[in-house]
Amino acid sequence: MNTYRNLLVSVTLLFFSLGLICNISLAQNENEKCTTPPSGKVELKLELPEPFFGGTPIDYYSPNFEPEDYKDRPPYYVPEGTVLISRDKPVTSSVTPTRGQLKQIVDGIKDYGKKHVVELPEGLQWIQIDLEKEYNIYAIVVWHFHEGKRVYHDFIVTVGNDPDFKDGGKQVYNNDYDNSAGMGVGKDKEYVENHKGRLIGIDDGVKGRYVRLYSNGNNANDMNHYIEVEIYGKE
Ligand SMILES: [Ca+2]
Ligand SMILES: [Ca+2]
Repeated sequence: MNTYRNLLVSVTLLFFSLGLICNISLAQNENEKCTTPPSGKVELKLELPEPFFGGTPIDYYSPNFEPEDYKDRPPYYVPEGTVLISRDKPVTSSVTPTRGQLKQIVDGIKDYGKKHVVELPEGLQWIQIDLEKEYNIYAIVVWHFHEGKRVYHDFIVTVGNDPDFKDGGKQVYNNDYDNSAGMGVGKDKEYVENHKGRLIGIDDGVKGRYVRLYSNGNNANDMNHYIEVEIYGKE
């Protein structure tokens, strides 16, 4: 009986201490939430580049513009076994880049330095990553260009098994609020680029071999840029 009571006390103390630790860390960083991963999921860990400091405040507005958020991004959970599946995979595009090489989009270098930027000319353009087989995709992280405060327009991400996307694929992001790209009105936000990249979470996963990303210029000029794209998934 004593053993049982001791066990009960220990367990109670353990829960109490865990709560206390959680509360202390909350006090240190109010942005962090004391959350535990959903069953069978783990936090997606990303390697982030150095932030860019400086530049001029942004003078831009659109009906679906997301105010800048300086807080840490909340954790995003993916199924256990989810890994980076895009590194060094083949990349194609709608047009030849005017700066850099397409392979730099999946080389793991995320610094904002101009030698790391891949630039496509003005207009609606796309890049496409071939994962070389079908995966269940749970997250796509995109760094267009985070030197200064830029907002990219008609940012649309679609996933499919047809390299030509004749069926349009399955859209997982679309911030084209006025349907100028002709792929449907998007409900997602326009946002200011930063070193954290844009994390597109796909909670239930989406199946596909090809990931195509569109954009149509940014608030600073008409060009389209990519520093890095990372796709996370599992077979
Ligand atoms: Ca890169
Ligand atoms: Ca538009």
